[in-house]
Amino acid sequence: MNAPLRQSDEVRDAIASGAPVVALETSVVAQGLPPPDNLEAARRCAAAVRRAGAVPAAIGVIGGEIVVGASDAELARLADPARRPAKAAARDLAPLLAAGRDAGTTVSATAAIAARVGIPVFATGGIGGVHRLLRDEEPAGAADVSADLHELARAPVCVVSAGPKAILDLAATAEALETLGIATIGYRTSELPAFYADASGIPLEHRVDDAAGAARILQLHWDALGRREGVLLLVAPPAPVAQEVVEAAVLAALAEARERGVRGKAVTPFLLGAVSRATHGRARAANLALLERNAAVAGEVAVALSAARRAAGALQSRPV
Ligand code: PSU
Ligand code: MN
Repeated sequence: MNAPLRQSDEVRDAIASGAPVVALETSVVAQGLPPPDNLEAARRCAAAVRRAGAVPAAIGVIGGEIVVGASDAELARLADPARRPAKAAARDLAPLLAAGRDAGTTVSATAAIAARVGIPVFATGGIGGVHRLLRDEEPAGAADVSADLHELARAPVCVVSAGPKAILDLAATAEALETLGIATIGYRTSELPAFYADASGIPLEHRVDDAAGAARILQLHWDALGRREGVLLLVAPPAPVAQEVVEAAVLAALAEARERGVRGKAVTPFLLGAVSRATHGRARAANLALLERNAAVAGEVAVALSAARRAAGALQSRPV
């Protein structure tokens, strides 16, 4: 049985010929940002990927069908809160397809689909991770840990992001990434970026300074060593907000979330919205800028990886 999955002609042709493609998520459109920023961000990301010489492939669920290479009209449909699109993690895909729903795909769902159709590079804003506890708060059974982490451990995709979202416990998230075997590489940085902020105090052991360096690591990781885990490429946000400002806003947002009993999937969108309001739009501006920057870097990495794999293929098939 084939999954209900439709690829745009442009994306299908690019994948088939080994041309560079960048997957883009749509939970940021459907849940992460309010209109009109959400559609604007999607358009700016796609344009940044094209400027780098790669084909953008926005992934989402439209009317019970997975779309790889969503059109502007399909993105506008996901960007309309009145249509109540679902938030799809990887585990939600099958039930949402069966129900004929629309959904924005999170990092976990987008990485799973990108791996399935053969797109090795994917850009997002920030990844999910281990959520924080408030001071003196007892962990309620298992901690709230984003499905993004476990999916990245099994999807051979390079996710370009500005780090785990600042609403999270960054130290615990860094430990979880290590445990799960997800490689973390700084792109022109030796410190884990913290989404809105460029500093986290958590050092990164590995860094690259250009797209060719990133592509070389991807080739070694997947093609030479045969590893199947994802790789996180971490890019500092180009218009960061001061860490103290972010921290104060996050703590207030967390307290408000607890007070209102916000749970499950609603936690991340609630916290992002509250931080954006508390910083008077500074976090919002940082979010838009980092999304575009990550898409540009992902485009460059996709171009470099496509060229490096072509060269390696040509080398292998050369007669001795
Ligand atoms: N990056 C953003 N805004 C977002 C997200 C990422 O700039 O809204 C989304 C991603 O889709 C990510 C999701 O996978 O938030 C994580 O949600 P949760 O913590 O519920 O797993
Ligand atoms: Mn969660």
